[in-house]
Amino acid sequence: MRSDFQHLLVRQEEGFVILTMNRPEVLNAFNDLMLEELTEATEAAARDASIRCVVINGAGRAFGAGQDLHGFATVHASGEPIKVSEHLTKYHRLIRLFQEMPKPVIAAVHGVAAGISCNLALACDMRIAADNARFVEAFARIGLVPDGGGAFFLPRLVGLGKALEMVLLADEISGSEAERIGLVNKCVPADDFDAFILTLAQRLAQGPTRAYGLIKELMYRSLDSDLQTSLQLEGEMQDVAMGTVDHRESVRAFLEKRPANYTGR
Ligand code: LHQ
Repeated sequence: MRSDFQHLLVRQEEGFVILTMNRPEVLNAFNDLMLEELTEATEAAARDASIRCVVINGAGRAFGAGQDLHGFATVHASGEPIKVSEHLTKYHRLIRLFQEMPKPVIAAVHGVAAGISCNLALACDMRIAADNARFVEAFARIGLVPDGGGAFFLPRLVGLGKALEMVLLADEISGSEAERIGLVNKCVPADDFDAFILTLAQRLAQGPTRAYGLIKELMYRSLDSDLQTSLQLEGEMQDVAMGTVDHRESVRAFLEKRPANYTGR
Protein backbone atom coordinates (compact mmCIF):
# COMPACT_ATOMS: atom_id res chain seq x y z
CA MET A 1 0.00 0.00 0.00
CA ARG A 2 1.28 3.49 -0.82
CA SER A 3 2.10 5.54 2.24
CA ASP A 4 3.22 8.92 0.86
CA PHE A 5 -0.04 10.72 1.65
CA GLN A 6 -0.33 14.36 2.62
CA HIS A 7 -3.04 14.08 5.27
CA LEU A 8 -2.93 10.39 6.16
CA LEU A 9 -0.36 8.34 8.06
CA VAL A 10 -0.12 4.64 7.28
CA ARG A 11 1.40 2.32 9.88
CA GLN A 12 1.72 -1.22 8.65
CA GLU A 13 1.96 -3.88 11.33
CA GLU A 14 2.06 -7.68 11.13
CA GLY A 15 -1.41 -8.54 9.74
CA PHE A 16 -3.04 -5.15 10.25
CA VAL A 17 -2.79 -1.50 9.29
CA ILE A 18 -3.44 1.72 11.20
CA LEU A 19 -4.74 4.62 9.09
CA THR A 20 -4.32 7.93 10.91
CA MET A 21 -6.19 11.02 9.73
CA ASN A 22 -3.57 13.73 9.92
CA ARG A 23 -4.66 17.39 9.97
CA PRO A 24 -4.10 17.95 13.70
CA GLU A 25 -4.12 21.77 13.41
CA VAL A 26 -7.88 21.57 12.67
CA LEU A 27 -8.55 18.46 14.80
CA ASN A 28 -8.43 16.32 11.64
CA ALA A 29 -11.42 18.04 10.04
CA PHE A 30 -12.00 16.61 6.57
CA ASN A 31 -10.92 18.44 3.46
CA ASP A 32 -11.33 16.81 0.04
CA LEU A 33 -7.78 15.48 -0.07
CA MET A 34 -7.91 13.80 3.34
CA LEU A 35 -11.19 12.12 2.38
CA GLU A 36 -9.71 10.94 -0.94
CA GLU A 37 -6.57 9.64 0.76
CA LEU A 38 -8.48 7.81 3.48
CA THR A 39 -10.71 6.23 0.82
CA GLU A 40 -7.76 5.18 -1.33
CA ALA A 41 -5.91 3.63 1.63
CA THR A 42 -9.06 1.88 2.86
CA GLU A 43 -9.63 0.43 -0.62
CA ALA A 44 -6.04 -0.81 -0.71
CA ALA A 45 -6.40 -2.36 2.75
CA ALA A 46 -9.64 -4.06 1.70
CA ARG A 47 -7.92 -5.62 -1.34
CA ASP A 48 -4.74 -6.73 0.43
CA ALA A 49 -5.15 -10.27 1.79
CA SER A 50 -2.14 -9.84 4.09
CA ILE A 51 -4.09 -7.12 5.96
CA ARG A 52 -6.62 -8.86 8.20
CA CYS A 53 -7.77 -5.91 10.34
CA VAL A 54 -7.92 -2.13 9.81
CA VAL A 55 -7.70 0.56 12.50
CA ILE A 56 -8.83 4.15 11.86
CA ASN A 57 -7.69 6.89 14.25
CA GLY A 58 -6.68 10.54 14.38
CA ALA A 59 -3.37 12.38 14.91
CA GLY A 60 -2.84 14.94 17.67
CA ARG A 61 -5.47 15.52 20.31
CA ALA A 62 -8.60 14.34 18.46
CA PHE A 63 -10.18 11.68 16.28
CA GLY A 64 -11.82 14.23 13.99
CA ALA A 65 -13.92 17.42 13.93
CA GLY A 66 -16.15 16.60 10.95
CA GLN A 67 -16.19 18.44 7.67
CA ASP A 68 -13.76 21.36 7.49
CA LEU A 69 -15.96 24.40 8.03
CA HIS A 70 -13.55 26.76 6.26
CA GLY A 71 -14.70 25.26 2.97
CA PHE A 72 -18.33 25.99 3.90
CA ALA A 73 -17.61 29.70 4.36
CA THR A 74 -16.11 29.90 0.85
CA VAL A 75 -19.11 28.11 -0.67
CA HIS A 76 -21.62 30.34 1.15
CA ALA A 77 -19.71 33.50 0.11
CA SER A 78 -19.80 32.47 -3.56
CA GLY A 79 -23.59 32.79 -3.60
CA GLU A 80 -23.81 29.63 -5.76
CA PRO A 81 -26.67 27.19 -5.02
CA ILE A 82 -25.37 24.57 -2.64
CA LYS A 83 -25.73 20.90 -3.51
CA VAL A 84 -23.84 18.95 -0.90
CA SER A 85 -25.46 15.60 -1.70
CA GLU A 86 -22.97 14.92 -4.47
CA HIS A 87 -20.08 15.57 -2.11
CA LEU A 88 -21.64 13.27 0.47
CA THR A 89 -21.52 10.35 -1.97
CA LYS A 90 -17.73 10.36 -1.46
CA TYR A 91 -18.27 9.69 2.25
CA HIS A 92 -20.88 7.07 1.37
CA ARG A 93 -18.28 5.19 -0.65
CA LEU A 94 -16.04 5.05 2.43
CA ILE A 95 -18.90 3.86 4.65
CA ARG A 96 -19.73 1.07 2.23
CA LEU A 97 -16.08 0.08 2.14
CA PHE A 98 -16.02 -0.25 5.94
CA GLN A 99 -19.13 -2.41 5.81
CA GLU A 100 -18.25 -4.54 2.82
CA MET A 101 -14.58 -5.28 3.37
CA PRO A 102 -14.34 -8.88 4.60
CA LYS A 103 -12.21 -8.05 7.64
CA PRO A 104 -12.81 -6.12 10.88
CA VAL A 105 -12.54 -2.32 10.97
CA ILE A 106 -11.93 -0.66 14.34
CA ALA A 107 -12.41 3.05 15.10
CA ALA A 108 -9.97 4.08 17.82
CA VAL A 109 -11.43 7.31 19.18
CA HIS A 110 -9.53 9.67 21.46
CA GLY A 111 -10.44 13.31 22.03
CA VAL A 112 -13.25 14.82 20.02
CA ALA A 113 -15.21 12.96 17.32
CA ALA A 114 -17.68 15.44 15.87
CA GLY A 115 -20.05 15.61 12.91
CA ILE A 116 -19.23 13.29 10.07
CA SER A 117 -16.06 12.08 11.83
CA CYS A 118 -18.23 10.80 14.67
CA ASN A 119 -20.54 9.07 12.22
CA LEU A 120 -17.71 7.44 10.30
CA ALA A 121 -16.67 5.87 13.61
CA LEU A 122 -20.24 4.55 13.98
CA ALA A 123 -19.93 2.89 10.56
CA CYS A 124 -16.93 0.83 11.71
CA ASP A 125 -17.39 -2.70 13.08
CA MET A 126 -16.08 -1.84 16.55
CA ARG A 127 -15.37 1.37 18.41
CA ILE A 128 -12.91 1.72 21.26
CA ALA A 129 -12.87 5.06 23.11
CA ALA A 130 -10.15 6.57 25.27
CA ASP A 131 -11.55 8.04 28.47
CA ASN A 132 -10.83 11.52 27.06
CA ALA A 133 -13.13 10.88 24.07
CA ARG A 134 -15.95 13.36 23.32
CA PHE A 135 -18.63 12.27 20.85
CA VAL A 136 -20.67 15.14 19.35
CA GLU A 137 -23.45 14.78 16.82
CA ALA A 138 -22.64 18.41 16.03
CA PHE A 139 -24.97 18.84 13.05
CA ALA A 140 -27.87 20.66 14.73
CA ARG A 141 -25.37 23.10 16.25
CA ILE A 142 -24.85 24.40 12.71
CA GLY A 143 -28.39 23.81 11.46
CA LEU A 144 -27.71 20.55 9.58
CA VAL A 145 -29.08 17.04 9.67
CA PRO A 146 -26.87 14.07 10.61
CA ASP A 147 -25.02 12.70 7.61
CA GLY A 148 -22.38 10.04 7.09
CA GLY A 149 -24.88 7.29 7.90
CA GLY A 150 -25.66 8.70 11.37
CA ALA A 151 -29.42 8.34 10.96
CA PHE A 152 -28.88 4.67 10.14
CA PHE A 153 -26.21 3.61 12.62
CA LEU A 154 -26.90 5.77 15.68
CA PRO A 155 -30.43 4.51 16.52
CA ARG A 156 -29.30 0.95 15.84
CA LEU A 157 -26.48 1.33 18.36
CA VAL A 158 -28.13 3.33 21.14
CA GLY A 159 -31.88 3.13 20.42
CA LEU A 160 -34.11 5.76 18.82
CA GLY A 161 -34.75 7.79 22.00
CA LYS A 162 -31.10 8.32 22.86
CA ALA A 163 -30.20 8.86 19.20
CA LEU A 164 -32.77 11.63 18.86
CA GLU A 165 -31.52 13.23 22.08
CA MET A 166 -27.95 13.15 20.76
CA VAL A 167 -28.80 14.72 17.40
CA LEU A 168 -31.36 17.25 18.68
CA LEU A 169 -29.33 18.55 21.63
CA ALA A 170 -25.90 17.94 20.05
CA ASP A 171 -24.36 17.71 23.51
CA GLU A 172 -21.04 15.97 24.07
CA ILE A 173 -21.02 12.35 25.21
CA SER A 174 -17.94 11.26 27.18
CA GLY A 175 -16.08 8.01 26.52
CA SER A 176 -17.45 6.38 29.68
CA GLU A 177 -21.02 7.48 28.85
CA ALA A 178 -20.52 6.20 25.30
CA GLU A 179 -19.61 2.80 26.72
CA ARG A 180 -22.61 2.84 29.07
CA ILE A 181 -25.12 3.51 26.27
CA GLY A 182 -23.54 1.09 23.77
CA LEU A 183 -22.15 3.76 21.46
CA VAL A 184 -18.68 2.23 21.87
CA ASN A 185 -17.60 -1.29 22.76
CA LYS A 186 -15.19 -0.22 25.46
CA CYS A 187 -13.80 2.88 27.13
CA VAL A 188 -10.13 2.59 28.09
CA PRO A 189 -7.91 4.91 30.21
CA ALA A 190 -6.00 7.24 27.84
CA ASP A 191 -2.63 5.96 29.13
CA ASP A 192 -3.51 2.39 28.14
CA PHE A 193 -5.31 3.29 24.92
CA ASP A 194 -2.59 2.70 22.30
CA ALA A 195 -1.54 -0.62 23.84
CA PHE A 196 -5.18 -1.74 24.05
CA ILE A 197 -5.80 -0.93 20.37
CA LEU A 198 -2.64 -2.74 19.25
CA THR A 199 -3.56 -5.84 21.25
CA LEU A 200 -7.12 -5.87 19.90
CA ALA A 201 -6.01 -5.34 16.29
CA GLN A 202 -3.40 -8.06 16.65
CA ARG A 203 -5.98 -10.45 18.07
CA LEU A 204 -8.42 -9.80 15.24
CA ALA A 205 -5.62 -10.03 12.64
CA GLN A 206 -4.77 -13.49 13.96
CA GLY A 207 -8.39 -14.66 13.87
CA PRO A 208 -10.40 -16.65 11.29
CA THR A 209 -10.58 -13.84 8.73
CA ARG A 210 -12.82 -15.65 6.23
CA ALA A 211 -15.34 -16.29 9.01
CA TYR A 212 -15.08 -12.64 10.11
CA GLY A 213 -15.95 -11.53 6.58
CA LEU A 214 -18.94 -13.89 6.50
CA ILE A 215 -20.03 -12.75 9.98
CA LYS A 216 -20.00 -9.12 8.83
CA GLU A 217 -22.06 -9.93 5.75
CA LEU A 218 -24.56 -12.01 7.74
CA MET A 219 -24.98 -9.42 10.48
CA TYR A 220 -25.23 -6.36 8.23
CA ARG A 221 -27.57 -8.00 5.72
CA SER A 222 -29.73 -9.31 8.57
CA LEU A 223 -30.26 -5.75 9.84
CA ASP A 224 -32.48 -5.12 6.84
CA SER A 225 -33.96 -8.61 6.52
CA ASP A 226 -36.93 -10.49 7.91
CA LEU A 227 -36.29 -13.58 10.03
CA GLN A 228 -36.80 -16.04 7.18
CA THR A 229 -34.31 -14.24 4.94
CA SER A 230 -31.75 -14.08 7.73
CA LEU A 231 -32.14 -17.79 8.52
CA GLN A 232 -31.70 -18.61 4.84
CA LEU A 233 -28.59 -16.45 4.72
CA GLU A 234 -27.03 -18.03 7.82
CA GLY A 235 -27.26 -21.44 6.12
CA GLU A 236 -25.56 -20.13 3.00
CA MET A 237 -22.83 -18.45 5.05
CA GLN A 238 -22.28 -21.50 7.24
CA ASP A 239 -21.85 -23.68 4.13
CA VAL A 240 -19.01 -21.39 3.09
CA ALA A 241 -17.52 -21.16 6.61
CA MET A 242 -17.49 -24.97 6.97
CA GLY A 243 -15.30 -25.16 3.88
CA THR A 244 -12.59 -22.81 5.16
CA VAL A 245 -9.11 -23.92 6.14
CA ASP A 246 -9.48 -22.07 9.46
CA HIS A 247 -12.62 -23.98 10.40
CA ARG A 248 -10.91 -27.32 9.79
CA GLU A 249 -7.79 -26.20 11.63
CA SER A 250 -9.81 -25.01 14.66
CA VAL A 251 -11.67 -28.34 14.92
CA ARG A 252 -8.35 -30.23 14.71
CA ALA A 253 -6.85 -27.89 17.31
CA PHE A 254 -9.81 -28.48 19.65
CA LEU A 255 -9.49 -32.24 19.38
CA GLU A 256 -5.72 -32.06 19.85
CA LYS A 257 -6.16 -29.71 22.85
CA ARG A 258 -3.95 -26.94 21.41
CA PRO A 259 -4.55 -23.34 20.31
CA ALA A 260 -5.68 -22.96 16.69
CA ASN A 261 -3.35 -21.36 14.18
CA TYR A 262 -5.62 -19.30 11.93
CA THR A 263 -4.24 -18.28 8.56
CA GLY A 264 -7.25 -16.34 7.37
CA ARG A 265 -8.07 -18.85 4.63
C1 LHQ B 1 -11.94 23.27 12.77
C2 LHQ B 1 -13.05 22.41 12.83
C3 LHQ B 1 -13.79 22.18 11.66
C4 LHQ B 1 -12.33 23.58 10.55
C5 LHQ B 1 -12.20 22.54 14.79
N1 LHQ B 1 -13.38 22.80 10.54
N2 LHQ B 1 -11.59 23.86 11.63
C6 LHQ B 1 -21.81 18.33 6.31
C7 LHQ B 1 -21.88 18.65 4.95
C8 LHQ B 1 -21.08 18.05 3.99
C9 LHQ B 1 -20.22 17.11 4.07
C10 LHQ B 1 -19.81 16.40 5.18
O1 LHQ B 1 -20.20 16.61 6.45
C11 LHQ B 1 -21.07 17.46 6.95
C12 LHQ B 1 -21.23 17.31 8.37
C13 LHQ B 1 -20.16 17.88 9.19
O2 LHQ B 1 -19.29 17.18 9.63
S1 LHQ B 1 -20.28 19.55 9.42
C14 LHQ B 1 -18.97 19.93 10.55
C15 LHQ B 1 -19.33 19.39 11.87
N3 LHQ B 1 -18.35 19.76 12.82
C16 LHQ B 1 -18.50 20.79 13.63
O3 LHQ B 1 -19.44 21.54 13.54
C17 LHQ B 1 -17.42 20.94 14.67
C18 LHQ B 1 -16.83 22.33 14.73
N4 LHQ B 1 -15.86 22.35 15.78
C19 LHQ B 1 -16.20 22.50 17.09
O4 LHQ B 1 -17.33 22.65 17.45
C20 LHQ B 1 -15.08 22.43 18.08
O5 LHQ B 1 -13.88 22.76 17.42
C21 LHQ B 1 -14.95 21.03 18.71
C22 LHQ B 1 -16.15 20.77 19.64
C23 LHQ B 1 -14.88 19.95 17.64
C24 LHQ B 1 -13.65 20.96 19.52
O6 LHQ B 1 -13.59 22.05 20.43
P1 LHQ B 1 -12.21 22.39 21.16
O7 LHQ B 1 -11.64 21.15 21.73
O8 LHQ B 1 -12.49 23.53 22.07
O9 LHQ B 1 -11.20 22.83 19.98
P2 LHQ B 1 -11.20 24.19 19.16
O10 LHQ B 1 -12.57 24.64 18.87
O11 LHQ B 1 -10.28 25.17 19.85
O12 LHQ B 1 -10.53 23.71 17.79
C25 LHQ B 1 -9.11 23.64 17.59
C26 LHQ B 1 -8.81 24.14 16.21
O13 LHQ B 1 -9.44 23.32 15.24
C27 LHQ B 1 -9.38 25.55 15.99
O14 LHQ B 1 -8.50 26.24 15.14
P3 LHQ B 1 -7.62 27.46 15.75
O15 LHQ B 1 -6.90 27.99 14.57
O16 LHQ B 1 -8.56 28.42 16.40
O17 LHQ B 1 -6.71 26.79 16.76
C28 LHQ B 1 -10.68 25.27 15.26
O18 LHQ B 1 -11.09 26.35 14.44
C29 LHQ B 1 -10.28 24.09 14.39
N5 LHQ B 1 -11.45 23.31 14.00
N6 LHQ B 1 -13.20 21.99 14.11
N7 LHQ B 1 -14.85 21.34 11.61
